[in-house]
Amino acid sequence: MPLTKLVEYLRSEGLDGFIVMRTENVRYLSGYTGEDSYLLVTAARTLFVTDPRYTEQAAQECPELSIVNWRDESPTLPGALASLAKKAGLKAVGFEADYMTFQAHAAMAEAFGEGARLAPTAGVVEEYRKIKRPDEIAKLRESCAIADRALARLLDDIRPGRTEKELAALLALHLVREGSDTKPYGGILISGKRTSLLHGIPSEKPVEKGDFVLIDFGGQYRGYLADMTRTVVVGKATDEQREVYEYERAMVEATLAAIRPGVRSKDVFAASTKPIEGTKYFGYHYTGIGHGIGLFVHELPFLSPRSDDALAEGMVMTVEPGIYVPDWGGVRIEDQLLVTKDGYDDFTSSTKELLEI
Ligand SMILES: [Mn+2]
Repeated sequence: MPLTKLVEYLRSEGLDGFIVMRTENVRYLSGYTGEDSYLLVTAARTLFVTDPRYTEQAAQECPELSIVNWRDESPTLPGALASLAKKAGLKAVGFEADYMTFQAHAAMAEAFGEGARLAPTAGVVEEYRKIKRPDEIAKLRESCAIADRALARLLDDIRPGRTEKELAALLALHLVREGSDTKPYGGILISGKRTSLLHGIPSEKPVEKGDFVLIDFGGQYRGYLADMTRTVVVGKATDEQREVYEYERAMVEATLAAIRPGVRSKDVFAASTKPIEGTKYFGYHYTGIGHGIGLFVHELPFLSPRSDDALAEGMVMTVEPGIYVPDWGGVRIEDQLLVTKDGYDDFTSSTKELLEI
């Protein structure tokens, strides 16, 4: 149980309480699927702190936790948290420094007064989330299967004249029809020269014959995210498009071949660029080539030359090197996988061959 781990962490750090604010961390620890709710964790019990919009949902989803409407405690959330901490007799309360605003912290510090110390922490629950439980792995696998099926449907919709936005909306519909939650994060669906924009957003531009179409998207299955990218050509690919595509494909294969427990993130990155070393495309790559994924789309570990993360069995992550030539276009292929004892299990099954549609 992750809550037990958190209580052990409190003991080891000399804390007697912990406020969880980050939405994904609240979900991970409690099973609650909504927003704007917080946990006050102590060794004795965990309070689920929310407002009247969510009390009924919280009681259904977290029957083992004590549900508190913070408005019963104070007109402000910081005031309510301080009041609850005081009632529990807490002396040192950890909080997620990345997820508390400067203003909220000032208000909390004032409300806590001399009674208790507020202790900033970073990445505590995120660290637990790095290694996925079997039930999380099953959801992530299903999420990726949904994404594969939605993409297959979308490929039939791509034709000259349809705009990027229209195709992005169709993709969202396909995802839901294939079983995705109704809250997928915004997808990237861009075409032509715009494909060199790493995180370009769908525009009014119609897809044209000869365009690359880059589709970076994912559904969400019971909260767990898929993230995949494919790049296709509308009509026949030019020699140059084919060349860039094949270099990119070689980069993805080289990255995948490096994935195994114990390997360092920076070494995976080094492997990813081997296929383009000495070619004119070296330098058109980007250094962030993958990331952990779960309840949040970009989480630990991060694959980049600057990362000190090492891979471990049970991590679920993406690999997504890419080649982006400004004012010409880009190609990205992204798969999502589970790091296994011997290597990896690829959850994404769409072909990596160049598709001309
Ligand atoms: Mn990604």
